[in-house]
Amino acid sequence: MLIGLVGKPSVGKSTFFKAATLAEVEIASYPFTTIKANHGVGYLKIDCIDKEFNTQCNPSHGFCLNHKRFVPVEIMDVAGLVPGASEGKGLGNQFLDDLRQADVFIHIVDVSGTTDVEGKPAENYDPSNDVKFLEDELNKWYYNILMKVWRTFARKTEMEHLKFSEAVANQFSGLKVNEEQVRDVLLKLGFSDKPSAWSDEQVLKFASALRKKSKPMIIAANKIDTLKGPENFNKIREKFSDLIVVPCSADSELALRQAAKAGLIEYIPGEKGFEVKKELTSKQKEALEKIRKNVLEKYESGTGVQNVLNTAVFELLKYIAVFPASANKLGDSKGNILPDCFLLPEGSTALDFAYHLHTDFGKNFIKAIDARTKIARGKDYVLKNRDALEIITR
Ligand SMILES: Nc1nc2c(ncn2[C@@H]2O[C@H](COP(=O)(O)OP(=O)(O)OP(=O)(O)O)[C@@H](O)[C@H]2O)c(=O)[nH]1
Ligand SMILES: [Mg+2]
Repeated sequence: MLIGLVGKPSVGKSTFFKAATLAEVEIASYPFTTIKANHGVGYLKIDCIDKEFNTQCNPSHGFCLNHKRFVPVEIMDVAGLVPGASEGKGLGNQFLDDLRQADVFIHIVDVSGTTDVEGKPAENYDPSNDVKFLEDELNKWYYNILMKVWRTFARKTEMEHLKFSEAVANQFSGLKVNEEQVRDVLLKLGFSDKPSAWSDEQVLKFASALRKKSKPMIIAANKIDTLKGPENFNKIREKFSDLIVVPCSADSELALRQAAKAGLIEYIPGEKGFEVKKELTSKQKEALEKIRKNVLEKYESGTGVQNVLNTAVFELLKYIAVFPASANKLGDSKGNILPDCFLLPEGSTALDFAYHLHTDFGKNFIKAIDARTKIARGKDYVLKNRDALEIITR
């Protein structure tokens, strides 16, 4: 699972990335601060199941605070994209390639209205422009990849009677496109089954739909803490009612996470408050209280950073979190309680889970046992979010 942060320059991609991962990356108010992509580990927050078993877990990856389990997920921060990026403008084409492996995009939009379309300082810029141009660039990026081979490719699949969806999925495998996604898109578009006869416009529609399907996008309305932030956020939310738009202040989240790391406060990512733990200087106090009043208490999901990550994975991608656990023994051989928690796509079965744990578990699967109820489940049992299952093998 890889989350890609995208957006024009200077919107706060690296700030969001640093807030989520606490990795050391460069942040600055001039465009193209980031050139080489940053990879790091952030966390998804779920209600841990340890409380139901009256215990405290010891995750081998991630952590658990007040029975909120933080499950690791890979995040990537890339160079800013400007209009024309798919044709090589700005830092251009090769930087789009950094995004190939992403499963989902978080589009960071600067709602302060103080950066123009290229990320340069501006006044009263309308950030709702950015939503459209970025989608267009991403769609054109897919289109260009497809167009390079289209005519020969379409003819070849027809002549050799290859399965079109399979052939497209193969062509796009580097972009993590699978056959099912291609089939879904074809079904929805209802174009003729002779792709060589498609117009360029049809190919663009096809590429766009495929992009949307294989790399869905959520909007983080960042810099909500600024003067024009709330107004511009509302505008975007109204204008793009089909998109999920979350108000966000990456800068505030970063300040809170850093203060928590330094032991100054206790702050659980995604919560609407924090507790002061050490004597603060008046400057620190002022800065943190301002965040409390203007961001945490004002917005339903606090700074929004945790909400954006969770929504991207659990709502947009519809993934679920599943724990390997047995009713009698919640620990591993080293005595760690509920050490693992895995993210799986919606619709995954008990057998998929077994294979995910180990090929041998999949091959020798007999049944799964629900650790809560001790009910036995067959291989076709469809997993639910926060399921705890033991796999019994031959
Ligand atoms: N007010 C406010 N400023 C922010 C917020 N997030 C980021 N910034 C500021 O926005 C500027 C750009 O931040 P970066 O994180 O470097 O932006 P970027 O999108 O990575 O930019 P490039 O790497 O150039 O594409 C910096 O001055 C940040 O401090 C926020 O939530 N609120
Ligand atoms: Mg950056």
